[in-house]
Amino acid sequence: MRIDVVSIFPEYLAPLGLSLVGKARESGLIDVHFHDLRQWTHDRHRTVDDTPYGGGAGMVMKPEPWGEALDAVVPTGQTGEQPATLVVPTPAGEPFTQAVAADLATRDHLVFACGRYEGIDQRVIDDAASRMEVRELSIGDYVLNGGEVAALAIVEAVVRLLPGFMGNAESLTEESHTAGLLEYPVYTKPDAWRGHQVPDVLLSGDHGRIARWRHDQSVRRTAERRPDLAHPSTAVDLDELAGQLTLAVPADAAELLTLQRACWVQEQQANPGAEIPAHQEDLADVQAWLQEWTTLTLRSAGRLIGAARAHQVGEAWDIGRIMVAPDLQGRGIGRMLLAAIEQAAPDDVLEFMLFTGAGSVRNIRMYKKAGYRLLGSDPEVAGAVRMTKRLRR
Ligand code: JD8
Repeated sequence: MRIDVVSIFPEYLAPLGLSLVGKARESGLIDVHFHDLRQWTHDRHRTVDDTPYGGGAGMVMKPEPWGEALDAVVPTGQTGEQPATLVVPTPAGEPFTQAVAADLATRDHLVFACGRYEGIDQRVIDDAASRMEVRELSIGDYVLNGGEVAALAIVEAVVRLLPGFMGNAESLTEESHTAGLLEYPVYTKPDAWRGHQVPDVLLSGDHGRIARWRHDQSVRRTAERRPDLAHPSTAVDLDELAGQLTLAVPADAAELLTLQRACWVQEQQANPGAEIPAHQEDLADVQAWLQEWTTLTLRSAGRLIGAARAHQVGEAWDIGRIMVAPDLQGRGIGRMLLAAIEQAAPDDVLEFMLFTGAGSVRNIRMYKKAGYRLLGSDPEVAGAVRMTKRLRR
């Protein structure tokens, strides 16, 4: 990738000679050139600014030096090649995000126009847009004195995504803003420092628990610090959630219908051809069975994220519709709902029973872990299996 940066303070970009970006330049992965805008002025004072049309404070950067600079850095008639992309840092730009960085990392040639004063005459951008891609980008909702700092940040965020840049490319996938979640807290030796302990889970060697803990930390941080990135309901803490379990009320019917339709999509995919009762129902059906079944609902930040129902059939507690919002599955909420609906069983119940899709491997594994055993195909629901657990009364 070729990178050209035009500025009246080219020395501001010197940090791009350091560290990993510097090594990428030495290795030839990137070809970086800095240009002083004033070399395209022709008056004794090397003037690059003038007073704003329409009046107002400050000065505006003149179009002529910029026009000549971009003509030189992006010669016209470059055939075949991907046209250059002009990046103009400005507080009025589209937000620069990891997604934009990943997009710019696909370009062959990036040109940065670093403005100063009140900004660059708009006709420079309009003229450039006639022969190259132009991206006006902002690195954040605060005001800098010029575009150089933004160009530094954008170049680093883009170049580190280039194939062959990072030592361990796979770490890229885990990063903040790549998975839409903020980083989890990190620790290194010593395990005790100034009275602060490293969380035990990280010393456990149990990679499954460590991964779940880290994911929960990322979700919690994201919901607390960046609700714009993740709905607060995603910051689920099982201990806190247990207290959110309540008996369903008729007003829950609509959300229950929506949740059950969402949750049984993957069951249908796991059980092609199977009959999915939850998908055959409409709002009236849900309102009706809410009258007949004991139903627990689980909310997080007001959002219905889980539910389960059961009713007594003879000496059995027939459990069903254990549902967890698809984006929150895999965190133990299903296990918690199962335990809660079992807890709700009348004292004269001697057996728990339920059915699930024969192809719903994850569900069957969870039920077996909870002490259920497979009874065999369900006579009433095609493609389903019955599972049971006897209570030791
Ligand atoms: C380019 C001139 C200064 C801005 C009058 C202060 C980006 N996130 C960002 N904040 N600020 C910039 C930025 C500021 C710039 C220039 C980028 C060129 N200035 C101006 C308008 C108000 N002065 C930026 N990316």
